[in-house]
Amino acid sequence: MVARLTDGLREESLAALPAWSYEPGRDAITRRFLFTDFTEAFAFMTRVALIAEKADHHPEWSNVWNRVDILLTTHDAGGLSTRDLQLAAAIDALVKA
Ligand code: HBI
Repeated sequence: MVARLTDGLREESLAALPAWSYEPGRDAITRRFLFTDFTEAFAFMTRVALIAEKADHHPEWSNVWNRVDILLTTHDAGGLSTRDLQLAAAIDALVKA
């Protein structure tokens, strides 16, 4: 059973994920991704889906044409956990320039 991050640990951990925004209302982190077109956006979503399935940790996300909005939180922990941090880092690695 993964535990929800304490406030201090969360702040410290999010400093390493500067592209993500903290959503206090959900105790979650979010990031917006913009791609050239739908095909690029969906290819990205496919890669994230495979990573998520392998991690058994899944995003809440939406896609509008070339835009993908991702929210990460851990339902089992009732908020942000290390699983979200790990998935966010893996997703960032997909789009690193
Ligand atoms: N994904 N974001 C998120 N949060 C969870 O608690 C979670 C998940 N994917 C699968 C999963 N839990 C399983 O371990 C079962 O708890 C459903």
